[in-house]
Amino acid sequence: MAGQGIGARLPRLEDDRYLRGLSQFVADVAFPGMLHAAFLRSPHAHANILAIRKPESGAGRVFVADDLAGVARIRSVANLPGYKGSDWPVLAKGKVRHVGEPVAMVLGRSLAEAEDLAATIAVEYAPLRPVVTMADALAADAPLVHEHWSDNILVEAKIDSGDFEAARAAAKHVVSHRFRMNRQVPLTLEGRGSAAHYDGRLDELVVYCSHQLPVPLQIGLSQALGIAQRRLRVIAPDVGGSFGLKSFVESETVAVAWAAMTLRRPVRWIQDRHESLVCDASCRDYVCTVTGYADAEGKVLALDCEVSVDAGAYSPWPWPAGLEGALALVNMQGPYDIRAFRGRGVNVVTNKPAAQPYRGVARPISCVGHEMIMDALGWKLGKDPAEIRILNMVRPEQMPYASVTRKQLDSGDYPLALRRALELANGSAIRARQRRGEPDGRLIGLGMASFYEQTAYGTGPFGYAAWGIELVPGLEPAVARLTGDGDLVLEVGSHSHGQGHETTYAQIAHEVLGIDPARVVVRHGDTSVSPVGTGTYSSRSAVTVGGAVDKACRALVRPILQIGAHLLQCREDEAAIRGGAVAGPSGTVSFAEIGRAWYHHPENLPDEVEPSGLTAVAGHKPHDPGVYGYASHVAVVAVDPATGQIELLDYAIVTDCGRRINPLIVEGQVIGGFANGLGNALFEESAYDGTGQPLATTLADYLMPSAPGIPDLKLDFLETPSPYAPYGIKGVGESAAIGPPAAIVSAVNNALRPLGTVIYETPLTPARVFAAIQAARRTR
Ligand code: MCN
Repeated sequence: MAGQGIGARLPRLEDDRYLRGLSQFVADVAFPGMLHAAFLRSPHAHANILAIRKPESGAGRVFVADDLAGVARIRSVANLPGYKGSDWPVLAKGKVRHVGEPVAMVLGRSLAEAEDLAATIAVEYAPLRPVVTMADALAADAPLVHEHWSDNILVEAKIDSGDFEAARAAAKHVVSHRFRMNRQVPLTLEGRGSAAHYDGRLDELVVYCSHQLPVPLQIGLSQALGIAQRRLRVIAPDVGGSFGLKSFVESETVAVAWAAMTLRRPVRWIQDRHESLVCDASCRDYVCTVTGYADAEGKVLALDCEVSVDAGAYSPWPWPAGLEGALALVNMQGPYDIRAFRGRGVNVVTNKPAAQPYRGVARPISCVGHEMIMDALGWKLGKDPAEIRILNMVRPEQMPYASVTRKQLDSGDYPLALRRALELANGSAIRARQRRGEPDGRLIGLGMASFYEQTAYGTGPFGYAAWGIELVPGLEPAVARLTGDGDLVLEVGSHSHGQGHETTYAQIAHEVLGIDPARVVVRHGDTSVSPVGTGTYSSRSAVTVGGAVDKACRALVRPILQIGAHLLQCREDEAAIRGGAVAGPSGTVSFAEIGRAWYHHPENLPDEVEPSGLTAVAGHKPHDPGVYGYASHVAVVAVDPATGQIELLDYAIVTDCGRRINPLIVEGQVIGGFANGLGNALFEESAYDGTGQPLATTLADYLMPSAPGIPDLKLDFLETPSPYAPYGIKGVGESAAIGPPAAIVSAVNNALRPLGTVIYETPLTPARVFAAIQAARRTR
């Protein structure tokens, strides 16, 4: 059993059921007599609802806002100065605020029946002028998305830190850029969906939902439906990807749960792809303007930035939309030692679906923010952009490093990561190739991006608590239970939907108890089973839940040794856990024998054995400022000036997430995160026309990277343990999604420089690149 603990490249235990089709997703959940839900949705971006006429045949099967008795609006709170909460109705009432907003829920014996019935509902709308862009939202005569607000600003955050004016006055060079990152949809392989039924025996509403935070969903549903939490059981079964999308209380989930409770009939809603593209929350819709002030050598003395975020119409629960702008700001200085900072983040509401945090949350725009400044300084000073970066980076000997935006970088060697990534991508050979030129006339570009990822933060003032939101995450409990036949059951409040927790938690248990990971079962995603944890997000599970699993397993050591010593007829201090058994002077007893002794014949055990026996509960309180993973990405591209087409020739990533529990899983997380980032950089765009109609409504319009389009990545890892986390672990789940837009834009701009142009917009579609090249040629 050697080589199965922390550091082992164990294949994922959960893959067996995924690969053999034994997993269970919400669409696999069915109950006798189940009704299917369909939603009639708004065709308008902004309109008053004058009348809704239900068909006569729809009695008891068509529900509008006024029918949902006792259902509260979804209201996200925060104590950021000036924050305005948006009341998010479960079904639109009086007004619709984006195309696709649910107006009525219709139930049928089949989905087709429900959809046909929905088509017979007549809704009379009076269209209003829509607020489509951020500029529309801020215009002096802008219509109000929420008519009782004074303007369309959801919240504004400001930071002024360090001696900004002195730093600016001392600067010899000033560089700036304005970057547009266009809206995306956090598309998952499995769409959203829920299935609910009322269990009369337990007087309990059971809600299956494709979701990453079962416990917060239970709390949110209880508030929305007005029923006690003990009467709500939320089960998130297997989930086919989430990326942040499935971490909120959504209208459809509330409506389906309400119908099942009220009608006492099981109800299921499964989203189709059109709905996910048109109605789902969106993400990554930013404009940022950054100015860097540097000394004669290129050392940045101060940063000044402004970030605008299109938050869509509503602010989701429990994480308010306004956090995006604040997060973008506080991470804008990146891994660089910059001592003065001034920034403003504005989140505006528009007539589009709500914006929600998506893998990497706001960090991709922060990353382009600081990386484009480093590139611009390199050009201005005629220096290698890598050297400019290294000159500015926080050095290992400065750790722990308190940044001007209150980040507490814990450990690591940022310059080393960048140097190694450049080596992996053969940076010097690429520079020589650029000088030689390509026989086919394409332009070669080398680009780079370095960043940190704050992971697993605690309850202190460095994370969610500072924003005064309703549900402050941080602490995580775990239950460890040795069964009567010697297996280990771990119950946790996190949810694994691709992260491989069933394997990595088992590896931690192996590290403590020596038990074979194949004998460890992880139970998660069921509020009747899991302890109250806040779930999986912010790359926190390895540290927080892993830490709790570690402690719960350690809490089992004593009773295991006590029982083992009793069976071996030796003193407790003569017994030791070895290889999933207890060894003593006279031999060994297996965990199965220990389990049997406890469960079957407790009457024979000595009195000092704890009555809680082979079940332990323990929790982990993470280090408040979190622990900081980091990475450097290097991209090599070829740009065809005749078409604007970009080919990604090479891509290297050097990541440091401290000690790796499972290097194979970490590599998978990096490759998957890169795919998200590649979509952000080159393909994905959720465009709208001037009336607020979505233009990307099928996968023919909304382009995604697919498996064959992911290049062979060159991956390497540093392992600088965090002094503040169990086993020195830092999170990694979002890391690789952060760097690609900055690294790829940096590479494309490097290729385009000889033509006298650069682009500051993603996705870098061939049309955009070609237009920039043409514009540069016209002005020459
Ligand atoms: N791990 C490790 N060693 C480390 C750090 C992590 O072996 N030093 C392992 C962990 O044990 C875990 C995985 O890597 O199995 C990711 O761990 P962690 O960084 O703690 O992140 P979380 O498990 O909390 O996952 C959340 C993160 C986020 S925020 C998004 S979004 C995301 C992601 O992870 N969405 C994903 N990864 C995803 N992967 C898939 N397949 N699908 C998603 O929707």
